[in-house]
Formats: sequence, C-alpha cells, structure tokens
Amino acid sequence: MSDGDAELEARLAEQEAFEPPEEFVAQANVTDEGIYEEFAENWPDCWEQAAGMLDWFEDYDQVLDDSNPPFYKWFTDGKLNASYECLDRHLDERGDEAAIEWVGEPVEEDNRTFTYDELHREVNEFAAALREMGVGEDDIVTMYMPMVPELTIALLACARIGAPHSVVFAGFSADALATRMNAADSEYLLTCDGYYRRGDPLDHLSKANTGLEGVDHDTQTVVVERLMDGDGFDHDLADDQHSYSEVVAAQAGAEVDPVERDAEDMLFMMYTSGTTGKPKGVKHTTGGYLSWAAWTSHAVLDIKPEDTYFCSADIGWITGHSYIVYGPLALGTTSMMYEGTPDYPDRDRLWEIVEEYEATQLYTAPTAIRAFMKWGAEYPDRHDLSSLRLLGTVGEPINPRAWKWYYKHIGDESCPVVDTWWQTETGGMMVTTLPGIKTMKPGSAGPPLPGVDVQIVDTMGEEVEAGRAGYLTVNKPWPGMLRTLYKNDERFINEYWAEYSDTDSDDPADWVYFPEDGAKIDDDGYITVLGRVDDVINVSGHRLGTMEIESAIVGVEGVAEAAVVGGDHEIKGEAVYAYVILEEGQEPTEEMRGKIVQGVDDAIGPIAKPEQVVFTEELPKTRSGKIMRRLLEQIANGEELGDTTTLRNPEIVAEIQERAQSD
Ligand code: 6R9
Repeated sequence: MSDGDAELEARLAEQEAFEPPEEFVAQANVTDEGIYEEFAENWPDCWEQAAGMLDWFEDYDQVLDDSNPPFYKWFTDGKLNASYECLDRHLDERGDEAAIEWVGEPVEEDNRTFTYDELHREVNEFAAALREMGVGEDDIVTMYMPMVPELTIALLACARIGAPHSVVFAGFSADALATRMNAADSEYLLTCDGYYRRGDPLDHLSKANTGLEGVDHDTQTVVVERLMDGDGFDHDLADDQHSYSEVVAAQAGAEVDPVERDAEDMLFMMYTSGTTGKPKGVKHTTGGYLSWAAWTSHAVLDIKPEDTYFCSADIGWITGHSYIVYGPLALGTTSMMYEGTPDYPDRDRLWEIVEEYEATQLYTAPTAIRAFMKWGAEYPDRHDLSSLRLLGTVGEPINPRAWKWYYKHIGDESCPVVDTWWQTETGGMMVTTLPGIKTMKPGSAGPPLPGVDVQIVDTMGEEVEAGRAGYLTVNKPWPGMLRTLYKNDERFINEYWAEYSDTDSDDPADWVYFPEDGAKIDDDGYITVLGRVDDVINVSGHRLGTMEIESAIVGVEGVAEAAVVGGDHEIKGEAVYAYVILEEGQEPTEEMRGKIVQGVDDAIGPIAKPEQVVFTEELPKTRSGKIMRRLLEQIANGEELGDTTTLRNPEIVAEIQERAQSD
C-alpha cells in the first residue's frame, strides 16, 4: 500500500457520513428533498406516482381500499398485464435495444443478448406453448431453474396468460420442490436438464424428478435443454414431460394477447422461511407489486432506459424477481443475468463483466462484498469500472468496513451506495437513502422511503428512544406489500400483524405490520437494522428457518433431538450451528456427522448445511422445557456465556462448550 492509499484508508475509516456525489445528483431521477414531505402530506395518493410508471389498460378507481385491514387493496379495479408492461409497451422505442444481456458460465462463447423484440417473441411463443399444455388463468406454474434466460422468459410468459408463477431456487433440494408444489397445488413445472457450475455440468433433472415423485397430484413438466452436446446426462423424458425447444418450436411466430389482469390478481407467489417448519407462500399482486418494483427501481436504483443494470442475485429469490426482472424491464432498461459464480474462472469475474458490458449499476449482497474484500482490491483493480454510477446492497446488514471497501474499491468514491432494507413480503425496497438526495451513513440503511411509515418500538409497541434497540414496524400499508399467505389468511395475520395490532379492529390505524427484524433509529431518523428476531438464520443473505433445519436433522436415523442456531460468520454473515442428541446406542462418529449434513442437504439444499455439528447428551433447557438458544448462540460465537442459573441443567453448558471448541 502506498502512503497515499494508507492516508485514504485512515480517512475513510473515520468518516461516518458521505454526501451523494455531485455528478450523480446532476443526473439523478429523484433529487427534490421535498418528496418526503410531499408524500407524507399526500398519503396514500402519493402512490399514484408509482402506479403512473405503468400503462394501465383500465384506470383504477381508488388508490387504496383499506376497509378490511390487513387485507388492503391497491389501485382497485385497475386493469393491466405485467408482461405487456415489461415488453409490449417498449417495442416502438426500444424494440432493437437489449432487454436481457445473459452471461453464461464460461464453458464456451455462448452469451446471449435478447432485444425487446426478441424477448417479446420468445415470451409469446412460450406463453402459447403453456396454453397448449392446458395452463389457464390462475393456474400456478412452478419453476425450478438456474439462471438461464428461459427463466425470465417463463416468468413473463406466465404473466402474459395470467398464470401465477412460483419459483423454487435451483439450489433447493428435491424435497423442498415437492413441498412447494404440493402446497401450491401446482400442476406444471418448468425445469432443465442441467447447468454449469465452475465449468462442470451438473445434473438438475434427476433432482427435479426425485422431487416430482413426492408430488401428490398429476403434473406436466417442460424441460429446458441447457447442457451442450456431450455434457448431457442419461435423461429420458417421461410421457408427461416435454422438451422446451420442441414445444416452443411448435408455436413459432405465435402471438398471445396479454390477458387483462385486475390490479389485485396474483402475479406470483414465493415461498420463504418463517418461524415454523412450514414455508410461507407469500402472495404478490399485479398492480401494487409491479408499481412498487418499478417506482423503487426508478427512485433508488436510478434506472434509466439507456442503462445496463447488473443485479447479481438469483431469480430464485425475491431480489431477482423485483430487481432483475420486473422493476428493470418495466422501465425498459437492459438488465443483466449472470449464470455463474463471482470466483470462476477467477476472482475478478464480476469486474470483468462490469467492464465488458459497461454496467452502470451493481446491486449485490454484503456477503459477496465481504468475500471481495477478503480476496483483495487487486481483482477489481485489474478492470476499468468507471461505467458504474450507483452501487447497492441487500439481504443482510452491511458492516461499515465492507460498505467503505465497496464505496472505494468498486465505486471509486464516485458512486452512491444504497443499503436497501426490505423482504420477500414487502415486494420491494422500504428503508434506504434516496441516492440523489440523502447523506449516506455506512452501516445504517437510512430513512424509510417517502410515504413509508416505519417506527422502532419496544415489546409493548411504544416508540423507543433514539439509539436504543427495538423492533422495526411498518405503520401504514404500501402498494408492494404481500396480500396474504397463500390460502392461509389466518397465518398471515398471526405471522405479521398479531404482535402489534388490535386484530378485532377494522380501523387501519390499529394495524401494524411486524417484519420480525430488530432495529434502532438515530436522532436524524436513520435506521440501523440489527437482524432477525425470530428463529430465522440469514446465511449469505438467504433466509433459513431453524425449525426446517432441525426437522431435517431429526429425520436422520439415529438422531433423537436437535437444536440449530445462527452463529457469526466472517463471509456468510451467519452460519448454521447444530447441537444434536443421538438415540441410545448410537455413536457420535464422523459418519453420523456426515449423515446429518447430508440429511440437511437432501431436505433443504447445500446452503443450509451446518458449519458445525456438536453432539451432546442434553440441550440447555429452561425449567419450562424451552431450549435456551441464546446460550447455544453464545457457544457458537465463542462468546462469554450469559446467565445459566435459570436452566434446568446448567452443568450441560460447559460440556457443550468444551465439545464445540475441541471439534
Ligand atoms: C430482500 C431480501 C429479508 C430479511 C429481512 C432482514 C434481512 C434484507 C437488509 C436486511 C439489514 C438490509 N435484510 N436487507 N438486513 N439490512 N439492507 O433479502 O428478502 O430473503 O425475504 O430476507 O433479510 O432480516 O427481514 P428476504
């Protein structure tokens, strides 16, 4: 490091606030500070600005119908189609411009550009193929796909014919696929033969087929051929399975009119983890969700049609839905899709892509930034990243050191960084600075977006003082919010509203949304999100329920009981730590440990695999028999232990601690 660098590092380390770069402000989509007051005074009509980003087939009557909280309706009786919004309406002006730049794993030169015209054609053909298979309006189509262009095509094809999609992350297990298809009564699946990881072909269809065996109703499957000749596995398609290229070829040139969907009609559902073992099917609508995705893409990501915008998330998660597909394409921009990992063939892969495509925004996760930081600045330094105008992060809290590294080494101190807090359930961003207006404070996401009403409260629902830890709550509905949990209104109320609402009231003022995150607020209204307060672990920005992992472990033969907690991890943020009691006569062998790890892999997927499995004869329990997870977390983190006197079995704690350390 040169002296100049050292000086700069020292200055950055001390600096707590950063102003938006002037050059950025001069061109930003939103620059008038008055927007905060304007939206507050004009709520909920302010959200006409979000709806106004779309071209509606039929105008809505009412911005918000809050007559039956928490079942809010937005843009009532408005009619639109998400596929039309993301494709058709751009064709006149942007038909020849790139909609999707797809960058494949570098197994050969097979990157693909889809112009809006081309994407429109592909979406129409696949929409026709889906119809031909019998998919009707409101039939749920499941996708179990890696980051290939057909995934985006399929989402928009479903939207075109009014069939809600349910995407299951390709890294999830066969069991996870079956559970989700069963829960959604989904009769259609889109998957692929395989894909490439670090240059090697990976069999995906066998996993999908295992999943299909667990589905309790008839299904039809479409299989995308991603692998190249010679890399294929021995796959025979069953009678109820069709080749993607064949069904699409049969519809060459077909055009499908985008169906008129009501604003409140379901656009998609997405399963996410919660406190109990059963994943939650979060339902999003067409009008509110799409308005929210488009408006936040415009205001926070500063997307303009001529941009080449790069979000490195996977479409298997909500970030990919809102900020690779729906938001950016609704704005008519070029959205990148990257199939591979950031470190293959080398650790400069993302920077190579940014340089080659002249990406203008990069939206990624703190876990990735921490890995980049660990690998060192030499990798981004190899490339010209000056095309970048804005940087974003999402998924988990970002520590100030990682924020500053990102700001300096990727953004060259000339790009604002937006730290965006939101969830699967919120549909899009909720708390973040507006990049053309607000001072940035590393580690703090920022104020709520204009028109978003957030309070930090104590267990009684009273606002806590500035600087004190409390619970994040949202006190007014917003267009992008989930409408319910699929076919489970009761769980919807219990999970998100019951904690702080008067659930007997039909006055919206008595209803408060609780996202189950802890947070604190500064005097100036900036919010620092502290993390989940439920039994959810955030591994590399991915939500995993401890109960789901525990039930996978208990499902392994020979295991009697298990407790799982999240412990700190340098790169992943949090990692899974498992404490396991074996049945009588079972030995705590390495083989058993292997079976447990495999059991989690089979039930959920590799991301949920425990970092450490500690065998014990007992778990620390309170007198009422509740597992003291706090103590297990402290053990996982190698921290000093808190009070153990209220335990039924205090002596076990030291023993577990010893075993965890000797492993
Ligand atoms: C978009 C997404 C949601 C949970 C959320 C919170 C954590 C997300 C964050 C953040 C601190 C941020 N989270 N963004 N925590 N700062 N900027 O990640 O959705 O997968 O549903 O996870 O992620 O704990 O409750 P999802």
